[in-house]
Amino acid sequence: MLLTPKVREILSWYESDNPGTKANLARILMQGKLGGTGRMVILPVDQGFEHGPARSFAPNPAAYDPRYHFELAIEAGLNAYAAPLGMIEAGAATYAGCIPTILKVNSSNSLATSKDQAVTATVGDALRLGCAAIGFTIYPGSEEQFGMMEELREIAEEAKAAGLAVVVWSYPRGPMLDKAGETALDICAYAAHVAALLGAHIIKVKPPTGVISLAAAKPTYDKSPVEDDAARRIAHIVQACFGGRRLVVFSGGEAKGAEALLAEARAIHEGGGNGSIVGRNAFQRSKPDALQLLADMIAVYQGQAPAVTKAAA
Ligand code: FBP
Repeated sequence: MLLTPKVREILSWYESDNPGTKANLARILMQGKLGGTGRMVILPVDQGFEHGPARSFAPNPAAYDPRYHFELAIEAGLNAYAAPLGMIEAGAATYAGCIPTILKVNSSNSLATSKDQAVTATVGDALRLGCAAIGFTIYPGSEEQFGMMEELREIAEEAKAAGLAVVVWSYPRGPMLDKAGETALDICAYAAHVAALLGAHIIKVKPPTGVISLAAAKPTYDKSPVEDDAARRIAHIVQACFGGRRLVVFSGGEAKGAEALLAEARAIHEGGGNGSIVGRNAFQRSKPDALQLLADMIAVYQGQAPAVTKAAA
């Protein structure tokens, strides 16, 4: 397989990485319907840990079976599938080589009172399971943030030495941040930049709102405002990812209408983001609806967006 010039260019941004890590990034970037474009759509299914099984899978009971998610990601022509250890193990042999996998190596749950995650898998697991990358969540702003960053430093070093890529979920939360603060523009940009500084190859953040949360940042944003338009906000997050020299993808959030998701994808596309990482909005729909929605999102990233989605809202 020849890499496209776009993927070659992206790989050139990762100047310190060994051929194994670059090959694994290329596996993700060359896979599926968006293969070679520098854009990605990824399916993340760690919500069983994060929110519990019924909240995650009751809307579409077929999704209780881990094999469902491999098949959804493969049939939709996505770039990768991300999940915790048990989910990847449950389909590892059947789907080996069918789609790049990202092993989520830390996890939280809705019974926890602290804003922290446990390390629930290892680099050795990722290698044994043939994964292309590890995935790791940090909560910038939480009381546990420095411990999480130190865990990431250690596991990312090990992953990179073993030739794996590192995907960082950077989700601000903690005592300084109310709900609006968690997705504020300045805070999302800060969280994305922190992930880049920690050595992430792919950064995952929530799409930002127009709110500016940190008092110390307000004068700067007053002086250099970011136009309050979804695509301009995405472009600002891209800037925070080393001026666009790190891949950044945006999460889907709670179940919502197809038109809202497509509007987000259009803003990500226009703002220069690298794509979407959409869980609940994919697997909580029936499979035909999910496939239609994902096809419409992919069309947006291919620059041939249908004006109105065919997917059920
Ligand atoms: P969704 O598309 O379902 O939002 O998935 C993205 C994700 O990052 C998941 O990987 C994770 O389980 C979830 O969001 C966490 O969401 P939150 O922190 O808002 O509960």
